[in-house]
Amino acid sequence: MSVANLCHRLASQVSPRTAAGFAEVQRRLAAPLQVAVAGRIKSGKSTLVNALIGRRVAPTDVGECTRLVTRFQYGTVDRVEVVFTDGTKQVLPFAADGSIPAELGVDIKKVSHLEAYLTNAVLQGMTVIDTPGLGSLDAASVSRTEQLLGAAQDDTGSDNLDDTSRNAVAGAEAVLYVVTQGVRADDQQALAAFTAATASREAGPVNAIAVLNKADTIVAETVEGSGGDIWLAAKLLAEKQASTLKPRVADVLPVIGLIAESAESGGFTSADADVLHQLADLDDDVLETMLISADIFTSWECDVPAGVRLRLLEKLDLYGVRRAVDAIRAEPAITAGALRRVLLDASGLDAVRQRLAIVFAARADGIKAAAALASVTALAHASGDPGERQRVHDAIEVLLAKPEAHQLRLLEALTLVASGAVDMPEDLAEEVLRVGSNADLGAQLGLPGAARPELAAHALERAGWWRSFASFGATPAQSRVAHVVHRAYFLIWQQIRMP
Ligand SMILES: Nc1nc2c(ncn2[C@@H]2O[C@H](COP(=O)(O)OP(=O)(O)OP(=O)(O)O)[C@@H](O)[C@H]2O)c(=O)[nH]1
Ligand SMILES: [Mg+2]
Repeated sequence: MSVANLCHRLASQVSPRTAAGFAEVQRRLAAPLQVAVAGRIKSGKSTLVNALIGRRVAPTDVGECTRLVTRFQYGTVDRVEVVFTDGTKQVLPFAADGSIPAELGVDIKKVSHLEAYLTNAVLQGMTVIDTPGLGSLDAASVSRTEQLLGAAQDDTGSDNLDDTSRNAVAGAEAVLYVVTQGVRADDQQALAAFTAATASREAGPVNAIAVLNKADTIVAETVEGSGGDIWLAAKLLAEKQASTLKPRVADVLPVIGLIAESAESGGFTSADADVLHQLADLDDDVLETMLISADIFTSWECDVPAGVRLRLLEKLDLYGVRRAVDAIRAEPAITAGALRRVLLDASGLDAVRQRLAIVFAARADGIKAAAALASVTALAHASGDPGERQRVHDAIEVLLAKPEAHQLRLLEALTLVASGAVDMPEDLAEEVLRVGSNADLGAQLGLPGAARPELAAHALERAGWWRSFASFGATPAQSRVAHVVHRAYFLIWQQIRMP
């Protein structure tokens, strides 16, 4: 890739310190995309991490581990290491259930972070970083996470990096932000968490998506237009949050992390299915009463032992139990496997995965390259040598001017518009974001499902419009963006016309 070439070529023209930073940037370019899962305390981050990896490995709920950053990356053997602040490491045994132990048995104050190497295939495509919840906006907690994320990279080649350089390359390249109903979408804390999670690198629709987690706990009656349907209520709320969080994130998707985790990580067993069949046989009045609250569900007189009911609740909560019972009543012969599938569908996890694939995986190279360029720039700045800074700056300009760097320029333009650094009328800003943040032609053009000739005509029309906007009526900053958008439309037009 061209940014890697740039690092390689410049290495001999910069100080050894900067060169070491460049080597680290090159190493990161070759590794899977680093996605941080961020959000407030107890928003369900670790639960969602487990669901995505497909294994109950991150400790949830209690324990000192929830206060630490853990990186889940691909490895050929399952292994967890504690990395101490002095750089030393210690291998940790997994707990009996295959998860990372909630208590580490080491001095937590000396721990930098955890590295988990797992054989799960999902991790070949991305490295998932579980972060401690941000409970407040106070600078100390934000900077702590920032520091932790900064340190959260593996060691190879980075030993000769000083702190400034390390910070310049550190941080996640993309963010999956977890919100719940309780969090107001315009909450400044929410936005601060984005910045902290990416080590101050700008997050935008290119590299950030959000989920509205714990959708099952939403009280549907409080959401206008839901008609009492919990999932519809969750979708409406998510849309509302998306319009407030825009343009920080590409999307806000409702999800039920708990059900997703149980369905995907082997937590939901055929014994659970048997219990659900038993519950489905209960009188409707009885079951309705039990499903009013968790307390009633576990304490009501019933043949299923209370302890068994409690465990079921821990895996599915009331909403999951209801969905499963409904499915059994509709199809009494349903197998445990099919029931698991029903629950997985109800959790909304598939949509999150698809969105991750569209927003992150499809653009991983672009996102990584943009992050790498930001790191390279920061490294050159940190060097304090004006000559070096200029050489790096010039090299980047040359690289960006090449036709094949269009994708990078588009990502840059998108970030400028999304972050408000370049001011655009709202409809135009939206158009830029649409062209830049979608992977599918119809969606990019705002004409989903349209036929090719219509798409081609539209792309050509918009290409022309943006070119004249670039020349007339735009400020210099807008004009730069407009040229990039023009070219994006032109390339889309070419692509549509190709047989
Ligand atoms: N009902 C319901 N509970 C959930 C859901 N997702 C997570 N939980 C529960 O919420 C609690 C907190 O979940 P965690 O995954 O530990 O949350 P976290 O954000 O990692 O918490 P910290 O790391 O401590 O900040 C656990 O008891 C989970 O079982 C969900 O979708 N629905
Ligand atoms: Mg956690």
